[in-house]
Formats: sequence, structure tokens, C-alpha cells
Amino acid sequence: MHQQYGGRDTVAAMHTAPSDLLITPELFEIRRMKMPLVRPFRTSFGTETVREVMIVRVVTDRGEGWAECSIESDPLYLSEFLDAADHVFSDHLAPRLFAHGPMRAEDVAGTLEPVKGHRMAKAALEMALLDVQLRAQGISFQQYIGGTRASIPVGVSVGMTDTVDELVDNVAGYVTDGYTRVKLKIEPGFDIEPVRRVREANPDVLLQVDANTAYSTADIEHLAQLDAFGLLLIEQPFGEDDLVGHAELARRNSTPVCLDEAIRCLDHVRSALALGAAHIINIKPARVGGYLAAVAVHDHCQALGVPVWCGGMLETGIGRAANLALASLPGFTLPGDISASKRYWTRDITAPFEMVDGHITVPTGPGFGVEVDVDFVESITFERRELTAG
Ligand code: NPQ
Ligand code: MG
Repeated sequence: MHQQYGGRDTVAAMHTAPSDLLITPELFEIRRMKMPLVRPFRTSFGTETVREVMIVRVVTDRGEGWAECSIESDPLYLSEFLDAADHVFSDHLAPRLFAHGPMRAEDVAGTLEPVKGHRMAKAALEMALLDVQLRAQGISFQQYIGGTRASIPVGVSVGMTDTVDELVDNVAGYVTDGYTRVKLKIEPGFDIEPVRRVREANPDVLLQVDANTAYSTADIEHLAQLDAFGLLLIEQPFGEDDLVGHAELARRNSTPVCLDEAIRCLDHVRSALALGAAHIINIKPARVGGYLAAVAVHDHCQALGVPVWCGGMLETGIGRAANLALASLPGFTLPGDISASKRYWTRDITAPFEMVDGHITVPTGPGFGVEVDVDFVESITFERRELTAG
């Protein structure tokens, strides 16, 4: 069993032959943009009305590739944030890739390994080079990882509201749209009653909750009230490092426990499962260091029969495309937070992803399979930097 999280060995061994195509990155273009959300998104760590988005374009001797840097603007979800990523790209990550010379996308994680942490930033650079590599080989990301489904059922993550009536209305709209699963954001003071009301109005909907670390083990008794609502899972109620606390919750309450923020690499998955701290794992590719590491986490969980689903970070079409392909792997047995583009954006930077009967089609074009609307990107960019060797 491979236990490293870096994509190289694990992914190559289980899915594809290692690429023999070598790529030399010549330039990374980092763009920052502001994209208004169609409605405010309120979680226990704040309310977002405008998503700041960072994307990366890499220019290489084998063509160019695009990536999305799925990080929050402030360090409120995890410690990583966009200004930090900007800095770490230019001072620590890009120089190591330029110094390495010709490489495969599978070499990126190992090359960047001396830099501790910053997995979400690393993920973006690997993603850009993987897009180049797959485009040059004429294969889709789905083919590369061995994704098996042509379209996948998707869920929606619903922000908190001022009143429970408003929440029930918002959920009704999403259920009418056809979402196959609804996730409610909860926090102390906005939990049992909202969930009760949504469940009463939607007796059969697949329902789950996400607390983004807003509780502590002192709340286990309180959270036991959620056991009455037939939830699929409760996601990350306690702190990102509190595996033992989550294990206690899993023992005492009947709602299955899912970890999000706690899972930043495969080692965290191994520890969480060994402790009984999780029944289910939310895989966010950026959080675990990239799409190759995400595949490795999937493989590990699949081998153990642990269900996984694909989380969301309010992605543009670039990240959404990649998440769809990832979630087409057979171990993604629960619908993910991969909504239609219009759940978040009035206008996306790629062609929008549309949902039909609760499903979205997985892209099949080379690389991540989307074309970036460069004119639109240019019009909403407020900062653009080029990183080059030397
Ligand atoms: C989660 N996502 O599962 C995250 C958290 C989250 C879809 O619920 C800007 C950028 C705002 C990233 C809000 C969903 C965000 C964000 C919430 C991530 O915990
Ligand atoms: Mg979450």
C-alpha cells in the first residue's frame, strides 16, 4: 500500500502509466479577480457576497494550461489565504519548479515537498501543469484517472439565513431545481430548529449538515438532537485538529461523522480512520494538495470501503470541471458540493455547467476540458503578475 500523498507513485501505480512527456514551465501568470455571488453565502466563519478568485495560467514548451487556486480570501476556513498563496507562489513554489527543469505533472508534489504546508497553493501549480500535460497527450482528466461515470448526481450547499422561513424557501428552490442532496450550514443558535423545519418540508430529501468547526465536544449532547432527522452525515463540527473529539461524537451519536477541515493529507485520513473519527470523508482537492493527492485519498478510502464525496470551494468553471471528473471515480458514492454554475455565478469564466435531472455531465475534452473566456477574465482582473525563471 502506498502511503504518501504526493500523486506520483500512487496515481501512476493505480490508474495510469507515468507520463513520458516532459514539460518545462516558462511562465506562471497569476490573476486575481472579483466575482459577485448570486446570493450571499453565510457560513459559521462569515458571509461572502463577492468571491475573490485567483487563477493560474502556465506557459510551457508544450503549450499552456489553466488552473484555479481554490483558496478563501481570508484565513477563516483554513490557515491558507489568497495573499499568502500569492507570496508563496513567487518566493517559494515557482522558483523550485523553474529550477527543476523538464518535469511531469506527477513530479510537482515531490519537487515542492520541502516547502511545508501551503497545499492549496501547491495544488494550483500542479493543476496547471497537469492541464498542459493532458492537453499535449490529447486525453481528458477523467480518462487519466479512470473516472467511470459520464454524468454525476450533484448536491447543493445552502448558507445560513436571518430567518428559518427564508432557509426553508431557499431549500425549496434548490429542491425544485432538482438537486439530489441538500447540505445546510449550521452553527450554535442556528441548528436544531432550522434542520427540523427543512426536514418537515422535505421528508425524503437527502439531507446533511456542515458546522465548519463551530462546536466543541461540550456540545455532543446538544448535537444528539440532530439524530432524529435522518441526516446523511454531520460535517466537521469540531476543530480541525480534534480527531479524538470527533471519535467521541461518532461513538455517542448516531448521525455519521464526516471530516472536511481535518483532512489535509492522506496521513490525516489514516489517523482519522484509525481513531474512529470519521465514517465518511469530504475530499477537496486543493485542501489535500491537488488532484493527484485527491485521487490517492479516494483510492485509500475505496480500498477500505469508506464513502467519499467531493467538496466545493465556490469554484469557477475551471475547478468545477476538474471536480466533476474527480467525482466520476467509483468511490465517490455520495453527491458532492458540485452545483450548477448558476447556483453561484450570473456569469462564469468558462461555459456554464448546467444541471439536468440533478446531474451534471463530466467534461471529456483534453486536459480539464474547459476553455477560459479570456476577454471576460481580463475585464474582471484587478491584479495580474507574471512569474518567470531568474
Ligand atoms: C465547506 N464549502 O464545505 C465549504 C466552505 C466554504 C460549498 O460549503 C469562499 C471560498 C467562501 C471558499 C465558503 C461549501 C467559502 C469557501 C465556504 C468555502 O466547508
Ligand atoms: Mg465543509
